[in-house]
Amino acid sequence: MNLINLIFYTFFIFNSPVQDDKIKTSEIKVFGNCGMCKSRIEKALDRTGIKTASWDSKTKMLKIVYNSAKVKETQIHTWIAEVGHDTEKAKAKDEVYAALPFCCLYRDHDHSGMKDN
Ligand SMILES: [Cu+2]
Repeated sequence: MNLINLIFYTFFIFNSPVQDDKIKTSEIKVFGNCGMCKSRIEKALDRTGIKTASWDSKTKMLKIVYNSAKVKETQIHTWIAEVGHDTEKAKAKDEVYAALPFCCLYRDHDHSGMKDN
């Protein structure tokens, strides 16, 4: 390591906010269909410790930025399942799923031709 690098890394280490290493970014597959699903999923994650949550109705991927000191990833799966959406790690209860609007019933209806709003 040359001197410039040493100075750079020293500067970097002493100037990094300590909590930054607790901020994590994850991508979770969440099953759903439409814009209503999107707002439902994102609203379910409007919580302390979650900085951003954004779900893509086409790719079914949810991108989340969260504080891992406050929120565990398994908890995120649980919150999503609680509002009726399955993930690869948590399944929504049948009665919660069945209460979703028709356009959101991703398990037993193919809505792939539906226009996203
Ligand atoms: Cu929907």
